[in-house]
Amino acid sequence: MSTCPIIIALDWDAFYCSVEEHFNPELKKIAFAVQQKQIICTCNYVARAQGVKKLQLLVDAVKQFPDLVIVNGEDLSRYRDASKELWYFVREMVWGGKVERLGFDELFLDVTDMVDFNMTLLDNAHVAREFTRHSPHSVLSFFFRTSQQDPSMGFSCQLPSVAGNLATGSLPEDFTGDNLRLVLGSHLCHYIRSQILEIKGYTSSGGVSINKTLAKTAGATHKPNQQTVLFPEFAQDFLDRFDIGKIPWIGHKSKSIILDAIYKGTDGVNHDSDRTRDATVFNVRHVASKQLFTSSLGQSSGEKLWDLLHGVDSTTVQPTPDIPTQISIEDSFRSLTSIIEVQTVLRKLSNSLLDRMYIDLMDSNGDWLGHPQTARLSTRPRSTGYYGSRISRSDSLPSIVFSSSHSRDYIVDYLVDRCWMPLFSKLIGDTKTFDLVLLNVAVVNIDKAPAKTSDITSFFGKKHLVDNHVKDARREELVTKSGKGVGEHADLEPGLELPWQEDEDLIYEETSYRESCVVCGQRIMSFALEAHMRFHELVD
Ligand code: TTP
Ligand code: MG
Repeated sequence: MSTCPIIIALDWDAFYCSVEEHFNPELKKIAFAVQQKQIICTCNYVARAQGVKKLQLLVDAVKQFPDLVIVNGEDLSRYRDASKELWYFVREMVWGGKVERLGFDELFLDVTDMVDFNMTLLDNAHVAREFTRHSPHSVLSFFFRTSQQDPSMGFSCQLPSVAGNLATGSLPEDFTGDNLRLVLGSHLCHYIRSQILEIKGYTSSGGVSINKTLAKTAGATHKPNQQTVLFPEFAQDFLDRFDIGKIPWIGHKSKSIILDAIYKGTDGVNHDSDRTRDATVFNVRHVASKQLFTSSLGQSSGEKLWDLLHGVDSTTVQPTPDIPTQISIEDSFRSLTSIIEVQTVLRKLSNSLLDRMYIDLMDSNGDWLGHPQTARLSTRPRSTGYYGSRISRSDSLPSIVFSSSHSRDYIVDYLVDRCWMPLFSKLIGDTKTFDLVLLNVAVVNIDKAPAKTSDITSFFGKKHLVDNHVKDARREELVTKSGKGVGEHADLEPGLELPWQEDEDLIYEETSYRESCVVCGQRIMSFALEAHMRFHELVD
């Protein structure tokens, strides 16, 4: 009996552009790009057909494509709202709501139950007799049921034909078992994508396979508005041709550690330039070993990354909760050296943080759905470089942030003066001089609120009095060890556990979430950061 999961990965096409087009359909016909700071963070496919590239410098794009229309995308709220709406919509279609969000524009769907229920409806005798022969006459019209209760809900499809592209261009010989389950998954993926387009007006690219990594990698091969199926027997051939940096969750940092380990000579020196290093999955699998991975990346990350290169990914789809576990906002800089600058940045970040809290944690009646308990401030000293470690300090979040009786300006000033700045002093310690490249403000430890909690003083009466904002609790310093591959560590309330294993899992970039570019502040998918930095190198 087959047991492997059937996973669909969805990625919205030119997402920010699609949202803009949703509000202004005229844009659909013209080449346009969305600008954030000095970068084009995305452009529509009309523009891409003309040669405009994602992450191009604005100045270059405008020079090269004088007719390109530029839309300002600094305000993320519309993108965030659209992302949430699409997520809710998809979640309704997937049994058990097994949908995980990755950033704004990607979803993983675990549709195993739906596929397996439909497998039980198939005439197994027919399948065994006909589909293995893969005869053109063995087509079966099948009604895929999307509801267990209501047999009229679903869609028709032809079996064993596959919906969408084949990742390697080849069809399996055998269309029973897992292969047939994937075929059913491909039809379901097609149906879900069609529903999204028909009802919500958004196109997406989909990948269907037996785990998240394979589904995501496959889905990225045919875009826009297409889907790709990857059968397990072809997975290794498919992965082998990619650069390891293109495999999801293998970030820039992990890639360089791996290549350094491979190409280091016996004298401990790297003799090969970046260009001559063969970074294909095929090569890395053959010249490296699991032992080399674990010794250079740590046991857990090394094993995970080695498995990924072999198409093995045991991480399950974790349905994203309605309420986030933390909200964080950050910005990055070339160099931040004065208190006045820090205060200005913190004011701006506080405003954005409050916006996010209102969107993500408040319902349409203005009631809070979740209450963060802790405020966390993080920074990255310039000395540690673009990919250096962060240091963080945290304390109780002043409950004034939940107040509806104070003005926004008052709340922001309060936060800056009485929460972030005291934390900042703790961060930089006695030193009078500092040079920072990043500031991040976050609210964490978010409690789910009881049904009606607009009376915040009763909810927080004991724990979070307004004036109890900066307890001088002594907290152990968790300054990360630069150079050991450790990323961000937050200092946490005593008694809380670190959510990851020190030394390891930050190399394994669990979510390929955005990093902020240290030069322009643009938020970049970590796998795109390297390409993005090249743009700066061209001009700097
Ligand atoms: P992507 O999925 O990488 O890009 P996209 O959806 O625009 O285009 P595609 O059709 O190739 O999937 O990212 C989703 C959105 O995230 C994108 O619309 C804009 C934003 N984004 C940034 O803000 N900065 C970045 O560096 C990248 C890559 C994306
Ligand atoms: Mg996208």
